[in-house]
Amino acid sequence: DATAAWWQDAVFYQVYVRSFADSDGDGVGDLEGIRAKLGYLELLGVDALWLTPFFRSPMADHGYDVADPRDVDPLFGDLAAFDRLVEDAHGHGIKVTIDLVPNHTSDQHAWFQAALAAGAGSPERARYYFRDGRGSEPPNNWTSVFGGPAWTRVPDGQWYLHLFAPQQPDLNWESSDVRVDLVETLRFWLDRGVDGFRIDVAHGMAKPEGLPDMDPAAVAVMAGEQNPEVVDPRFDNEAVHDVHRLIRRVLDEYPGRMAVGEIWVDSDERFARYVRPDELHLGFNFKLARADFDADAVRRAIERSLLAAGSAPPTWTLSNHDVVRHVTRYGDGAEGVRRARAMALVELALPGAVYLYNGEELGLPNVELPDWARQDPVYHRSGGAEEGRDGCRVPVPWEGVEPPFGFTTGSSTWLPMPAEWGPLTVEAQLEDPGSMLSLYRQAVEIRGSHPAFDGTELEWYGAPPGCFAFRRKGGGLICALNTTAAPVPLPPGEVLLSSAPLEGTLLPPDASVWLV
Ligand code: ISL
Repeated sequence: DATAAWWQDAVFYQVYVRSFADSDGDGVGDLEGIRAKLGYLELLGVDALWLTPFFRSPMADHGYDVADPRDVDPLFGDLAAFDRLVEDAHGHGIKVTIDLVPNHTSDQHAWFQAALAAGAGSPERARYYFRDGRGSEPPNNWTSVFGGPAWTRVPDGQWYLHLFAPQQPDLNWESSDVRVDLVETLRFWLDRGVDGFRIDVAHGMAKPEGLPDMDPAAVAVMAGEQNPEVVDPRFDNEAVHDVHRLIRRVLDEYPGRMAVGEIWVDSDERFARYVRPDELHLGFNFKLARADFDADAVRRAIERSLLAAGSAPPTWTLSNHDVVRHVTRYGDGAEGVRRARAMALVELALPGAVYLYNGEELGLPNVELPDWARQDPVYHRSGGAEEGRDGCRVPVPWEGVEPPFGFTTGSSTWLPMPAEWGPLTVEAQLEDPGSMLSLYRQAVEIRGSHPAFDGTELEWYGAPPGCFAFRRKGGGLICALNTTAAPVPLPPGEVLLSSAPLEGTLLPPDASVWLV
C-alpha cells in the first residue's frame, strides 16, 4: 500500500547504545560506533533504528536518568556525531528514532538541583512531587518499580516522589514549565532530522489528585504486569492522555514523524486508548515477550495484541533491554535457538511494526554475570534478590575468536563478554546460510518485498494441538508454528522459508514455516 505511512509495517531495530559498537576504545558503545555499522544494518534490512537514551546523564539507570534532554552525553559522543549519524543513516535508507523520558529526570537535572536549593512551597519544587510526610513516614504508601518506597526524604524534611530509582524524581505534568520544556525537546530533535520517538513509561506521567494510597495488591514488580483486579494509582491516569495529545500535536507539524509508547497496561481496552488517532501512532505491548513457547499462548498473545492495538497497527517485541533474551526464555542451548528461530518467523509474519533488539538476529542468549560485574540498579537496590537486567545488555560480538570480539578497540567492555561467543559473531554468521543472522536477513527481505505480506487482517486455521496456522488475508501468506515434540503435516502451499529443514511434507518440532 503506497499510501501507508512508513512506520505501519516497519522493521525497527533497537540499538542499546552502550552495547552495540564502541568507536573510542572505552568499552562503552557510542554514536560513532553505530555510524560505523550502518552498512551492517542495511544488509540486515531494517527500516528504522530506535536508539536508547544517549543524553547527558549521570547514568544511575544507564541513561534513563536524563540530566539534559537536549545534549549528548560525552560518553556517547556529541551533537555533531548525532547529526552525522542521522545523515548517514538516512543515506543508507534507515530512519532514526530516539528515546524520550518524560516521566522523570535525573536528580542531577538543573531543575531538581534548583528544587532542592529552593525549599518547600517554591515554584522550583512544583515541577516535581515534593510533599510533607505523615509524621516520620512518607506521604503515601507507593512503592518504586525498582523496589522500596517511592519517596525519598530531603534534608529539610520534605519527601520527593520517584516511581523508579531515587535518582529519577518524577516530574509534575500539571506544571506548565514541564509541558513547555517537552515541546522544546521534541522540536530540538525533530529539527535535527529524527524520524520519531519511543516514549518511556508512556502510561506514567499523570498522577491522581491527592496521591491516594495504593492497594498493596497492585504492586507491579519490575517488568511485571499490573493486577487487572485492582486500580494502581501510580499509572494509567486519565490526564496522561493530555500529554500524548500534546506530543501528537507537535509531531503532526512534521510530516512522516511518529511516536511509539512503552505501555504497561494490562487491559486491552485501556491500552487501546493510548493509540487513538490524536495520541500515539504505536504502542508497545509485551505480550509476545511474556508468552511461553507454546502455540496456544503465542496465539493468545497475538490475538490480544491485535485487540489492544485498536485501530492502530500492532507492534511485536520478543526481547528488549529490560527482559531476559528469548533464546534463554525458551530453554537456552540448541532448544532455545531452535525455538527462537521459529518465533522469528512468527514475529516477522505479522502485520504491524516489528521491534528487533540488537543481538537477537545473532541468537544471543542471556548472560549469567558474576556478581562483581553486575551494574543494574535493580540488582543493587534489591541487595541481589532481583536478577537485574544486565544479562540482556552484554555487548554485541562482531568478529574474532575472543572477547571483546571487535566490539571495542580497547581491552575491556562495560559488561564482560562470554569467552564462548566466537561462533555467534556477525563475522562467523554472515556467510553461513544456516545461521540465525541468515534467517533474519532472508525473513526481513521477504517480508519487505513479497506481495504475500499485503494486508493487515489475519485468519486462523484449524491446526493440530500445540500448533497454529494463520493466513494474511490480503496477500495470502501462511505462517504455521509447531511447538510439540513431534512432526506435523504442513499446510498446503509453496514454501517460502522455514526455520528448520523440513522433513518432506512435515513441519518438525520447534519450527515454523512460511507458505504461499
Ligand atoms: O511500570 C512498570 C510496570 O507497571 C515497569 O515495567 C516499567 O514500565 C518499566 O520498568 C519501564 O522501563 C523503562 O523505564 C525505566 C528504565 O529503567 C527501563 O530501562 C525503561 O525501558 C525507567 O526509565
